[in-house]
Amino acid sequence: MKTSQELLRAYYFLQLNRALEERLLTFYMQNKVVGGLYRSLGQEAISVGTALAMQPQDWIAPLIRNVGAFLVRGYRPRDLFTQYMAKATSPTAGRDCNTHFGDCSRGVVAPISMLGAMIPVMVGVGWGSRLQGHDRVALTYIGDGGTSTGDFHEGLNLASVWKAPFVLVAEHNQYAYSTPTGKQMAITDLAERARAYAIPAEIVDGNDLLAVYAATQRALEHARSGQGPYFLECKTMRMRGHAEHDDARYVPPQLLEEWRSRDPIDRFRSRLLEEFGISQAQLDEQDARVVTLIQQDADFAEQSPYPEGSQAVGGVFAP
Ligand SMILES: Cc1ncc(C[n+]2csc(CCOP(=O)(O)OP(=O)(O)O)c2C)c(N)n1
Repeated sequence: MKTSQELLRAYYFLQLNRALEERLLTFYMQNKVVGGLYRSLGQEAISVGTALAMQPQDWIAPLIRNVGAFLVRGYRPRDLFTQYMAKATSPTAGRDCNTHFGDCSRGVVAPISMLGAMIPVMVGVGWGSRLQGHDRVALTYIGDGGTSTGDFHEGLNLASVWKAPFVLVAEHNQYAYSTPTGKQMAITDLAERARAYAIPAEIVDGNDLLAVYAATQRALEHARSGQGPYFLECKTMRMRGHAEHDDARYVPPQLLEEWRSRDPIDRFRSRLLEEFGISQAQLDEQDARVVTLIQQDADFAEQSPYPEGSQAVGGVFAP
């Protein structure tokens, strides 16, 4: 990521990710969201940085906190709004909610809710692509809590033994629901878990978009060249509750305060202005694009109908 155009594109997606979730919060408070609202506040650089580093042919499986990855892969805010509102115009036509959608023709694999379950799936997707002679890497995400599941360990072991073209991005955001990392594992770095399976593992500042982007490029290069899987641990902080129904009163306020000063968007903005010669006017232009698109797509979602009951099982059972 070197040109002004690339840097501004990354800034645009960070802002779009955040603005989309802020608009969703308003919908949630208006009781227009069906189910919970899961935010990625403070973690946007991970979704955006990793997805931007990927090639269009690569497979990606974004999870609930990876709205930014969906956006980079070409989904519009309206797709997320309508999903969260269970509207007929959503990617699942109102049959499923939030980020439970995907499209194999775009290389996006829909998530499974069971923590860790996407790891063996994506190891298989990557391995299958290799068997078919394709040059595609499969990437998915996991939370710190998710690294304690059996699927995580079985999946990583398999990936390592098979040398599957697979990248796992672990978002170490300090809490799994109300459990701090220190209360569910006796190690400090998730990277150690990958190293136990002989998988190269890097620890990255997850709130630094350029660091995440560069590390993902290294990871993809390694996996693409046939050397096997790669693990990235992105240190970050979950700045909201598990979902919006959770006020996260178990998180010490000073911890949030500390991480607020490391906000990934504020930091990227400062670097663009101070190190990369981007002007305030150029940033304002991107911000204005974000505001316009969010407004347009929020209107679209609000005006969209709910699905007809008769459509409920379409696409669910084989005809
Ligand atoms: C196997 C399994 N156990 C429990 C749950 C319920 N659950 C959903 S998210 C979550 C916490 C996840 O924490 P973490 O993996 O750290 O991700 P984060 O929410 O911090 O992004 C739990 C316990 C689940 N979805 N799957």
